[in-house]
Amino acid sequence: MSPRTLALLIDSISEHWSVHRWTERFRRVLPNRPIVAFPGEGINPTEVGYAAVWRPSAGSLARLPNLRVIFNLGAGVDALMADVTLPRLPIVRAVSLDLAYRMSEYVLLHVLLYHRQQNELDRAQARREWISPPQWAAKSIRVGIMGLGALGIDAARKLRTVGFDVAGWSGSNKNMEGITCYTGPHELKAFLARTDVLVALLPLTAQTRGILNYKLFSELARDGVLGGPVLINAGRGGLQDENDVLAALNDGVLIGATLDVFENEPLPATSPFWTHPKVRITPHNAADCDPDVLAKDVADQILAFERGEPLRHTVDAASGY
Ligand code: NDP
Ligand code: OXD
Repeated sequence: MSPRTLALLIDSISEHWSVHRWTERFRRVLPNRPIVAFPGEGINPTEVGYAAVWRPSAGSLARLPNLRVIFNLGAGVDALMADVTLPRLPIVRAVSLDLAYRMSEYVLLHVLLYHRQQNELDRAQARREWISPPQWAAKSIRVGIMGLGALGIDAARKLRTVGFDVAGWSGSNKNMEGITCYTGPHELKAFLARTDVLVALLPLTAQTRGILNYKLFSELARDGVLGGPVLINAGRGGLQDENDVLAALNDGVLIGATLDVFENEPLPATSPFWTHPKVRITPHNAADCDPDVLAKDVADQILAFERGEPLRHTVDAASGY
């Protein structure tokens, strides 16, 4: 008989995300199946058929000889793919409307903060000053979304509904009503040249590492109502060259940056980003997966897989996302 045990390999970031809480959740949705934390005492690795993981330590999955499917408890698989010993097995990542809606909330919130000049209003309030900055229509702001996947598509549509002039850039051709879609490296320049607010929702891969650099920032539009371009990165820290982000902010090549993700997380207290007047920081919480939604999806997929049905939301090993 094929191994049925589900092993949890979780780098816990909070009690909510602890192995103990995940064990409870999985026991609720898979009541008749052994659920174990791995590595752990008395666990026989040969009995493990499935793994639910978040940033597992390198080499740990290779210790499970009968593993059949890896479930990543998040949307981004970059940490997993960085493990050179990763077994060549199907990897399922987190994709849900719930996650996409949360990311769209984040993107809308931060685009609107620039559009409605909230930083300037906050500074004026601190001075007890009643100011009247000019107010423009949403359609005057050209938002460009890098990455039109599960998250980028929903964010693009919602921004469009609010009235922004929205474009997207992705690896393959897309056709979205009311949204100009650019494809591949040869259309990147044109996409940047029409973008005032750049929103990065790309996965971190060998191709995208460091893509948000000084040269790219210099190609963004400079003739918009905001007075210069802005970066919002909610993809991964490795997408941005952090020295270049600082240099671009200091030179005025960027007039602002909202950063949810960083090369080193938690962001060290010594990072100049914390106190930079043009930077807004959020602690990698643009969009949290709902653990109950995720546990149910993993359970449904395991049961469907055992009935011989195809897995959904699998990662393409060649492209790395
Ligand atoms: P998807 O895989 O669904 O979409 C990725 C998009 O990026 C696709 O449109 C893809 O193009 C495009 N893309 C990938 N590589 C390239 C490239 N080299 N050039 C151009 N376009 C490229 O991912 P999701 O939308 O689900 O998630 C995106 C990322 O968001 C995750 O990988 C994760 O890092 C991050 N994330 C961050 C969170 C946070 O809280 N900050 C929460 C959740 C996710 P194509 O359509 O052609 O495949
Ligand atoms: C994810 C994340 O990838 O939270 O799901 O960043």
